[in-house]
Amino acid sequence: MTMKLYAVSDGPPSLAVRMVLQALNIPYELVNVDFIAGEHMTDEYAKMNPQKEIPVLDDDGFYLSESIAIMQYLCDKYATNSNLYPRDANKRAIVNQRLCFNMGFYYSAISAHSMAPIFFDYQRTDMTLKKVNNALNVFETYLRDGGKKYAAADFLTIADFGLVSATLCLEAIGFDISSYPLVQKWYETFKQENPELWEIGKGGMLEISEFENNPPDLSHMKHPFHPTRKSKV
Ligand SMILES: N[C@@H](CCC(=O)N[C@@H](CS)C(=O)NCC(=O)O)C(=O)O
Repeated sequence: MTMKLYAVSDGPPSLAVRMVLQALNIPYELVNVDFIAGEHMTDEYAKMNPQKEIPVLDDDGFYLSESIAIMQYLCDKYATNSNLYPRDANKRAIVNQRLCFNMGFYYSAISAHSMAPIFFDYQRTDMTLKKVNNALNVFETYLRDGGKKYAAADFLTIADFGLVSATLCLEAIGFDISSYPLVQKWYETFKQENPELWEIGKGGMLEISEFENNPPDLSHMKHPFHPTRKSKV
């Protein structure tokens, strides 16, 4: 059966997984989940992912959530020789480190400053801004100390997919990253050298940008984490 990916068209974790599928040439069916309509909040969806988050991979009845786990699974199962997720323990460890850094530190800071204000009506504050600058500064340090062309190696890895998908949120809200020249260089290199992968990222970036300029109507959003929502999860 064709693999299915439940994804949200402007969701960075979804975009990262789509980049892996594209890079590995894996045929799959893209199932678009409407986030604002809350299509992921149903009991049916929760059977695939109790966290009610997007993306979810359905590989012939094997359901997997968490974008990092999905990217690792796809490489482990379908591309054991691919450099995207190197087998050498040390190289792989750096890729894993960058993936964790992105999820726990970099994207989490960027998401709170860029996505949460658009999709949950949270405020952009001095603190969210400070955290973004801190995250960029750390990434700049990793790139400087690592001395590599890409985030974890001189070649593209799945770590770049997560980090690019996070960075594009900043581009979408017009955040200038030029004070972080190595981050900017890495981001531009990714775009120039991987146009077919950037095509995926660009689609999400433009959508977020559109929402940034024309905020979505959240009044009907039945989301437990929306700040105006009183009900319990
Ligand atoms: N750690 C998860 C995060 C996924 C995530 O945050 N997805 C967002 C969409 S971009 C989501 O589904 N949020 C659910 C919600 O806020 O209702 C992953 O990497 O897959």
